[in-house]
Amino acid sequence: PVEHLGTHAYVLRSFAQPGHDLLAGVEAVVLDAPFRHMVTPGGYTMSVALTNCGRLGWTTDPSGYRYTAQDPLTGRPWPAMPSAFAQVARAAARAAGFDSFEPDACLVNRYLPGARLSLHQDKDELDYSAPIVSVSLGMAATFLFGGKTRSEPTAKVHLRHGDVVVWGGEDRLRYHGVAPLKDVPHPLLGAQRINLTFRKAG
Ligand code: MD3
Ligand code: FE
Repeated sequence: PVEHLGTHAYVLRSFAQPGHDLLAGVEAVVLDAPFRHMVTPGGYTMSVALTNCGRLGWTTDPSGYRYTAQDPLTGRPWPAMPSAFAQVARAAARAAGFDSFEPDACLVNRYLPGARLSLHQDKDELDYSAPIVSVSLGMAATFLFGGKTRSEPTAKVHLRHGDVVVWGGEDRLRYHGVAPLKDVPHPLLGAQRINLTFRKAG
């Protein structure tokens, strides 16, 4: 069942079967590159904790947002992207009509109750023609999907464990965010939401 959020934005309900490989992949990534709270250029510490895997990882610090090949916390390359991650990202992109998506970056966001992501655009990637694929794990979240300017109204979409969203084309630069997470623990993951965001960054 595919829902449309926009002309090139698709919700694939329960597309990921996250019982096994995906959760093991998150555990492996976090052992090498732990979750941490980064500081934005505006001086705010993000309520969302993050880490990355793949060749490039998204980071922020007081001097700006960027993709790096090394984890600034350890100086080591980001952990490799687990094969189960790349497989679900490619399959979801294909199901939404993007045939040869090869992500080089996977941002792993962790939301505890109350964590939120304010409205923003994803503009740090070199190539806006590739789609972005997002996999939701654990607690449900209300995703906010806006327009091409910050002031346009937002639509709300409830994203649950296993839901995958694919964004591309003219929807790639829409404003989006996540409302403060409600504390409704998930049977497998407990009181957290983990979101995998796959991108072609470099
Ligand atoms: C809509 N993360 O890390 S991913 C982010 O649930 C981010 O953690 C959210 O936004 C999360 O930047 C949502 C989904 C997403 C990614 C890119 C988009 C939605 C998008 C680009 C355009 C429109
Ligand atoms: Fe984003």
